[in-house]
Amino acid sequence: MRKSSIRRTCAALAAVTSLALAATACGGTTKEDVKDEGAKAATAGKADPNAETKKGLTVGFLPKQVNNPYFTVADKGGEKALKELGSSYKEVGTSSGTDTAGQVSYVNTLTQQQVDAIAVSAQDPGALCTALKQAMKNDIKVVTYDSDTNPECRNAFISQASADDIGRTQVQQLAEQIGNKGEIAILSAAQTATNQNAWIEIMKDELKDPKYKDIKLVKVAYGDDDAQKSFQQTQGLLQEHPNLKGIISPTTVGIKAAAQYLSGSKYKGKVKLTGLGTPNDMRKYVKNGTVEAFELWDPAKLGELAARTAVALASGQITGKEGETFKAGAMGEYTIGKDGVIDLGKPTVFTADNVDQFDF
Ligand code: RAM
Repeated sequence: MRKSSIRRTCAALAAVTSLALAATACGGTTKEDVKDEGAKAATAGKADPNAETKKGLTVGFLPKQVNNPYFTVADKGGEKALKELGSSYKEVGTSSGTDTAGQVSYVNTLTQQQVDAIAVSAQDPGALCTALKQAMKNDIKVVTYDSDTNPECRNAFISQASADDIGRTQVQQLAEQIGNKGEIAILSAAQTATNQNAWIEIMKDELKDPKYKDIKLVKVAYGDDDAQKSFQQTQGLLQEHPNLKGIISPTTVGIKAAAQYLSGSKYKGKVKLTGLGTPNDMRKYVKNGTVEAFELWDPAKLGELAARTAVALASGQITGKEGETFKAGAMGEYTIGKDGVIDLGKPTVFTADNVDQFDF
């Protein structure tokens, strides 16, 4: 059994049995214990930025949805980074973006398997809390990436960009395309998704600016990150609101499905569409005139940063407190912000001019 696993088993043992018995079963000092100084400091609430980066760890990735191309790219980034760091990667998850019970049971399984860290994208902010707290009690470090849970239910959140940057720019792009006038709608993912809901709140706030006084948000529809449902929701939006001038879809599954619908309809090029998409999904719709501009960050970098943060936490280099810094390999140094949030950077805007320069 790996030392870190022993430590967790001992913690679990101490929780269910008398402390003396656990101490006897787990006693003794080894070289590994000395190396573990950093991790111990972290458990005690102190980070040791000079602690050695541990090898041989296992980090379990639990995306919002497996077989969503966005998460395939993100998690591959995590896998690559873990390989470089001498640790192991595993991925588990549900194929539906609205299976919160499934996500909870995967967290419990990873805890039972005594992984060293979990990187999870939450389908629902609160639903995973109890399970994640249980994992942390068992000395498993928890990092959320892409979509957060509540701050007390994880050690750190790797945010793709600030919610402000993502939410406001999408409104600005669409407003420009429709000449600051007309009805607009949002096609989101799951109704509970922490990330999309945070961005939608910012979009609504941006729309309060008097310069958008002639723009009316008529509906927020939910396609659940399901291609067929998102396609049908787009069709429904146009039927219900024949004067619709534009749609924002802040989900890679949603924007692709909406583009597919618009591109085969009389609305192509007339009803504007923007949001968050991958260049590979959206290239053909930019080229055929359905979409002028959309944005995203590099999902592989998001997954890589999640993996590197998980390893830094498990190595005791950081604890997740505001102001702590750590080195994320070639990605450079990152500083932990308020509430344990680490921002990856700024999103990139893709148009016909640059879309061919990206391959993800
Ligand atoms: C979808 C998911 C994910 C989101 C991206 C933009 O793949 O909803 O959570 O970050 O879109």
